[in-house]
Amino acid sequence: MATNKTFTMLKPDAVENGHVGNIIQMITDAGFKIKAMKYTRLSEDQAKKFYDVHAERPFYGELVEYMTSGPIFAAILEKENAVTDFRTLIGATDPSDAEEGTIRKAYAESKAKNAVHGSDSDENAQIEGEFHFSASEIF
Ligand code: IDP
Ligand code: MG
Repeated sequence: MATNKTFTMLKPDAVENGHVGNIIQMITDAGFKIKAMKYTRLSEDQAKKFYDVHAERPFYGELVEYMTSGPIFAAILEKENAVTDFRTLIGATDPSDAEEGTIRKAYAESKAKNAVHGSDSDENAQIEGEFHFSASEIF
């Protein structure tokens, strides 16, 4: 069943490059409500666990190193069709393939440092949201 929620992280490059305010504006302009948000930094263990599905990929080590390199904003977002609509809003993984008007087209540095995460299914949105937030932090 579709849950109308998704999970995002504004990644270390977006924070470092000062794009957080503009990205949050794009997210809320697109009709997403912020249900939870925190400024935090992933430990190596957390990043490894979060990206465990990519453990066998050649870029896994680089990905974990990058995602722990600085603070991130983690958030739970709500909207009808949240997962699909948010993937559309962020654009393709590689910003050189991302459509005009997407967050990654506007703000991603590279395929690795691509500004923002978006859950790829309702099931993962729930798992990822619970990974970062307790019930009392979700509004
Ligand atoms: P997604 O974030 O668009 O869902 P995934 O394939 O799930 O893309 O990859 C997770 C993250 O791993 C990407 O957002 C990006 O930061 C990083 N990544 C993916 N492919 C590559 C690559 O070929 N080289 C380096 N980093 C990559
Ligand atoms: Mg993915």
